[in-house]
Amino acid sequence: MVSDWWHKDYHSVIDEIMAPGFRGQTISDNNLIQGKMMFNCSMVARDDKTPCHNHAGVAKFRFQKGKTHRLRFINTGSQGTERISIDGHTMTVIANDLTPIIPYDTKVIILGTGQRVDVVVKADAGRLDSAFWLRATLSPCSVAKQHFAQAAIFYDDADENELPDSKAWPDEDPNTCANDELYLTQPLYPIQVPEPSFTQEMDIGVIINETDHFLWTFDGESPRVDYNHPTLLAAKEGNLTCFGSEAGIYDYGSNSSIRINIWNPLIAPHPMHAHGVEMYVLSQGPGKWDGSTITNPNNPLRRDVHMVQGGGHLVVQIDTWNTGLWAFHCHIAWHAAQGFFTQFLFNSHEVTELDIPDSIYQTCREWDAFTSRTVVDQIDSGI
Ligand SMILES: [Cu+2]
Repeated sequence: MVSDWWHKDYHSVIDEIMAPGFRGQTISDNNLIQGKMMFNCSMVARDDKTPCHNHAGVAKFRFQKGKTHRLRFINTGSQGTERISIDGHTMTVIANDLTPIIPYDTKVIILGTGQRVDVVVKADAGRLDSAFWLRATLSPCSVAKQHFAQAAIFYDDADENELPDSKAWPDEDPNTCANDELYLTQPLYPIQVPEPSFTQEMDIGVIINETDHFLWTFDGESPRVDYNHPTLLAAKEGNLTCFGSEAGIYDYGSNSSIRINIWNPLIAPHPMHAHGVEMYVLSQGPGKWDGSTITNPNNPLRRDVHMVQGGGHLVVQIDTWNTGLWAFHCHIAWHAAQGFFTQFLFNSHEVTELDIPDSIYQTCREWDAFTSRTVVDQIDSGI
């Protein structure tokens, strides 16, 4: 697990960013591998009462010399894009978001929030008593107080009490937070992208609303959910007309495959995440999409989180086989809180036939009863 880290708890950060007049960004305090990283206590903010210990320690892993090891990385952070490497070792990428891919070698993995990558790496870079740093670095396109995380990898006979002194690979970070070039990443099991039955244009934007709140918009809306009015249950009753555009629902009827052209005219990059489905990733890069170029159309990358860079585009496509209502959103926690999400409804005529477990209805009844006695302070979009 690699993760940016805030000393404040989640709700305190949300309180900060959802305050009227807030215009900035929330800045992480540290960067962690497997939940650990040192922190220089002289950097603790004056109003930060978190107990702080210098030399808190790093995560430690053991490699057997000569053996090939599989590492499964996940970016469990809230905001930052990580660049991951192991000193002296080349990694072979074998899966993106659980989709096996044709293996390729790299020295640096780029991992946006919520993304997962599987690699294999051979322990052949030193002696039986060698030790190396595993590094995760928050790219400068992600604001952070402390960008660097390190964990120690010890070969068989290495002394765990002595930290590695290995040197990092030279890393020329283009500072775009973009994922690897799409021509590098082809699934092991090929699927040709079908002709879309519908193409959706989705522009990213920001607004300051009437209450002086900074919000993200997606296709011109900044949706929020109503905790007492779940959209899936409404869709099952065939009654979505009661929701206004602020619910961000896109009813694609019986369309079989939706192409989504995301244009990001602003400087911030975003990890775009689809629930319930995988996305064909057809095109990414600076500027607007030319409307036709697809990378590997006979076998495009498929995954469920992919970065759109600042001033750039991301074109994805979703086959709608998984009937239901699925969130499609930015995976940066604060951006989702500020309204950067939509809900895709696939096969609405079949949703009415969905079998929704009694336990879900029971939860809704209990929630309704609770909220009839208690005013819930919904301080953000609610997702
Ligand atoms: Cu975002």
